[in-house]
Amino acid sequence: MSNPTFYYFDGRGRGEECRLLLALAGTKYVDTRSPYPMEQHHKDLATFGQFPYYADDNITLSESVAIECYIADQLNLAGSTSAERAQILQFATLPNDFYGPYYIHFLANDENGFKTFREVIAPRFLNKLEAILVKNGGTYLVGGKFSWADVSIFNLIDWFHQQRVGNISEVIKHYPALLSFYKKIGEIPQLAEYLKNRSQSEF
Ligand SMILES: N[C@@H](CCC(=O)N[C@@H](CS)C(=O)NCC(=O)O)C(=O)O
Repeated sequence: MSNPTFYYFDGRGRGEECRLLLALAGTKYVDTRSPYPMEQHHKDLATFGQFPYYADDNITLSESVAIECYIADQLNLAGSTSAERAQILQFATLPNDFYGPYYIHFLANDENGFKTFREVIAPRFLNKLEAILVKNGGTYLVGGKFSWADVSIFNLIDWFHQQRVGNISEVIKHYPALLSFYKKIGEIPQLAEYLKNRSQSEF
């Protein structure tokens, strides 16, 4: 991971988990925060014409989960057996099952859609996540040790807290194990330092 540059917009969105992993790595990187809509030279640069996009001396990458996987793997946080890697990946991909329906309602400004999100869609997954955490002792999601899975679910809970639209921060209040997990992961020194200095953003 030499000379990394990370490209996203001036917000958290699909880029923030990569930034959290880069903070854990402690590597200096260029945090390019591009204006929205995306400029043509960035569309031309990024593998699939969208952000996030990552480049270092060895690799160029698009797709948020692929970038996260690459950084997590450098940190030995992506699992050490096939089973662990697959289990971690299920937590790394789960947030998209929240973001997909939420942003459909966001773009349509659909209050009924948000209600369904709060009352049906989010609890469906959060109830399961809460139970998994309790079963695993409350601290880590996979293999009894800190992994990319924990960063992914930390970032998901953070997203619930951050969203202004749709009143979804209400939902997460009903999950004490997830909230306690969120607090503990956020106290990891490199993350705590990053979070303390993080700027506020619209999304
Ligand atoms: N599956 C992709 C989705 C990336 C994506 O939708 N990027 C949006 C911002 S969140 C984008 O770059 N949009 C720019 C555009 O549409 O011009 C990922 O997870 O990286």
